[in-house]
Amino acid sequence: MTTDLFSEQMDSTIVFADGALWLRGFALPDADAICQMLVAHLDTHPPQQMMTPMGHKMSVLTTSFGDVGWVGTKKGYGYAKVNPYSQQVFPAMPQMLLDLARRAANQAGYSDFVPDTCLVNCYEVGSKMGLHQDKDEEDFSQPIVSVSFGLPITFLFGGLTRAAQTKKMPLVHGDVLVWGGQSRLCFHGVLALKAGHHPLLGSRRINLTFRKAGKM
Ligand code: MD3
Ligand code: FE
Repeated sequence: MTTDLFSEQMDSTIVFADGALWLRGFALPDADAICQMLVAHLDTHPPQQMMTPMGHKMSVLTTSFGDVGWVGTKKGYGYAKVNPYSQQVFPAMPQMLLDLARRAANQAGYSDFVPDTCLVNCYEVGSKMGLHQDKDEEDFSQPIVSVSFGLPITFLFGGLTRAAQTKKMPLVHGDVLVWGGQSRLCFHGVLALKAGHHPLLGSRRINLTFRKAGKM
């Protein structure tokens, strides 16, 4: 009985589009350990501003864990085994990240999600990401799991065309979103990060996105 009441209280899942679930606070129990690991990791594996296909530098700083990482250079963008900025393979996905992603996917009904990459996006004050679709993965029936840490940000969630109306969603530390079904190919982005201080990450926001790239 006690357990049931507890899980009901803890479960603040919002289904806000076909296949898209907002698991508010799902990552909070793991947040301290993960943020501590990320801060140390980023010190030795500095994230980079990737290039867009148009040849502009993104404002977000990016690195990856896993068998492949998402990279953008003058030569193009997509998943690669070697980080072109360090000439090294990407570090293996830490077990605590894999566990979190699998638990979240499972909660959303994807019981066999095995991500092969975790994209780490670091936002500083003013960093933003314009509306785009995630289409570099092989199998769109696989969901994407995204996890937010640090400062809050306004997320923009659109439709299947760039022109479709967007909804604004306030994402905060510990929020997890699972993008499957129709939502998997919806346009999305985030507004510029506003100044603030977060006890674990300072003036930053870090977003993790877990994907099955399925390449190589
Ligand atoms: C909706 N990242 O890395 S996370 C990205 O906050 C990206 O760093 C944003 O968009 C960020 O590609 C948004 C939420 C998210 C991630 C992937 C999605 C939303 C998505 C894929 C399909 C639809
Ligand atoms: Fe995206």
